[in-house]
Amino acid sequence: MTFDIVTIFPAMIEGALAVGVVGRAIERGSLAVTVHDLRQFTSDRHHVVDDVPYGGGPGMVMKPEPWFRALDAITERGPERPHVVLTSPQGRRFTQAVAKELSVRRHLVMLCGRYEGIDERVRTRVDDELSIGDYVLSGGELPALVIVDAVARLLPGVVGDEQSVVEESFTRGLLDFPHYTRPAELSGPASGRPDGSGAAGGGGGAATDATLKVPSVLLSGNHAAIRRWRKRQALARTLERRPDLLASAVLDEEEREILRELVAHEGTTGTTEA
Ligand code: 9D3
Repeated sequence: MTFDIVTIFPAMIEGALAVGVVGRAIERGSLAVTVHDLRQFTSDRHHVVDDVPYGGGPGMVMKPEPWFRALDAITERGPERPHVVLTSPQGRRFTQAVAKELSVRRHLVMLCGRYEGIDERVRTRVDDELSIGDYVLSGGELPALVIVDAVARLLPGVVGDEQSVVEESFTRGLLDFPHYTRPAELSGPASGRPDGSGAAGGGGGAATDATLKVPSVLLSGNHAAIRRWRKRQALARTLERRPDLLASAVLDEEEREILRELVAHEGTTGTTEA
């Protein structure tokens, strides 16, 4: 898969893509990313990319011509018309389902806006407009990185363990269960909190113990019990923190039964503690 990213801050993109799962995918050739400096597609001596808004008002608007030239240059290089994505606060929400949609494309072009926005006429060349959430960022570079990262990990061979991609929480529609590694006991309280309580609630921790212990079921070697405990933890956390996810989660019979128990318990105690 090929990405072309157009931005006035190439350095912001390049550093982030050089490391981790995405960096390795690029090294191995599963992924190709070219970052284009929008200023290289200007024709004036000062490489100006913004101008005052018609109709007046505060802030600046990104001039259209550099975007058209950049898109022409990128499009001319390949045989097929690429899928052009504009990152913008007005876009549809980027989700795991959208990442999956984009992951079947051969060639994606990401346009990163800055200032108050981009001249509306650039949208005549845009296939998809995406926002990563309802908060105000200073530009489209971080959203573009978010999108590249989420899409890249869906490409075959990019994430080492295929199974971990399949079982990932948002693929199944549940939050993850708690994870532990050695040692089995930590001398506590390690939270740094005056009362020694653990971090956010919703399952897992022995909050008031002086020692922080890994749940004994995980040390039991009873794989059926471990699987069931993890399902219960994932369901309890989802019910507690993101009940909205349960409406579209894909649950097996055992999970539906555990969820019924949790909901019944929640109804009688007012908690979702597993
Ligand atoms: C004053 C109105 N604002 C629009 C909601 C102005 C504005 C805010 C932020 C204009 C551009 C930006 C820059 N943000 C993005 O380009 C952006 C973004 C974001 O801010 N949040 C979540 N997703 C995205 S995708 C691109």
